[in-house]
Amino acid sequence: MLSRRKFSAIFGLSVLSTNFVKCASSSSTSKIPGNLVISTWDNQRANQLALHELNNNPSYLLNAVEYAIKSVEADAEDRSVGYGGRPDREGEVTLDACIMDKDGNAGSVTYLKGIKHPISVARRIMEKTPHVMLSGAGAQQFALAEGFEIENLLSEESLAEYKEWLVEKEYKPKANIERHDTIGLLVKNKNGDLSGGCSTSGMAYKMAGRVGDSPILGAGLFVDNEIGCATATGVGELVLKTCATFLAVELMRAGLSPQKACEAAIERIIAKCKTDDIQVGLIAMNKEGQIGAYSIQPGFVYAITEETASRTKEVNSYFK
Ligand code: SD4
Repeated sequence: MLSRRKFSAIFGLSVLSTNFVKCASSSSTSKIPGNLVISTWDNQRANQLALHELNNNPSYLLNAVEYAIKSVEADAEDRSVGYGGRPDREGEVTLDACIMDKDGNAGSVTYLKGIKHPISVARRIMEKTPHVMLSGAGAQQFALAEGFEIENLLSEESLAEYKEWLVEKEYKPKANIERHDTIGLLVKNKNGDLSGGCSTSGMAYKMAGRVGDSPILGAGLFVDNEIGCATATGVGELVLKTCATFLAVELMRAGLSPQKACEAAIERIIAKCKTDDIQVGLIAMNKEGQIGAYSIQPGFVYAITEETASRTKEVNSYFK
């Protein structure tokens, strides 16, 4: 067991005083039985698909994750994921995704061009290769060998917007300026088993070759079936520099509730990255089905879908 002093030295956060004790005792009380899905942003439709899958087959957690995320990747109206996602500075749509299961297996794909469903490619990488992550041309080659097809992912709307952007060519990530809609989705079945996935086209007008947090385990997504899981959205550079979802899961391991863990991880990002005008949102869930969410800036929402109800909830933020 870690002594309290050693523990504080490792995690170095003010939340470790009274909150730690409070949460440690509260996290085992209010259990939510049954299948449960949460996801970043207003992704209730995707959640409902995932829940439907779980209800039919509670042990196939990855099917729930993959099918739900695929529906968002195919939706041209989501301008931060899959088909219709905003392109990079060169006008290319490049996709990042990852998936992680209850046994700690994981697959990830980065800088993937021309393939509509990076979440499925990530899952195939996990299931069919000895690797965790494939990138760029090699990832595309693997996807083609697996039967995926090359498609044009730049929708007319995204092309028109890109042409407007070319006039000024200004790039500065700002809070909510492009309404981040990356999907990070976490599922829990009746047994308390967890899995998750994350998929994005990344920051609009990013530099060619840029990879964000979404396909990186411990940044955009982390699942530890002993404890809980977490996923992130927003400006990925901040999440990468702080391993924010790994941190949130480790804080839950240390006894914090998912809510307190998200708050502490967001506070860590603010403290380490010295930011006050950029958006990052985190959501987390533990094995009991307790959930938490927190963001740096106002404007972040997330969707919660259980067997009896589905809703989208506004998230409290550090800055008001
Ligand atoms: C990234 N985290 O590539 C992603 C962006 C995002 O909705 O969340 N967009 O940095």
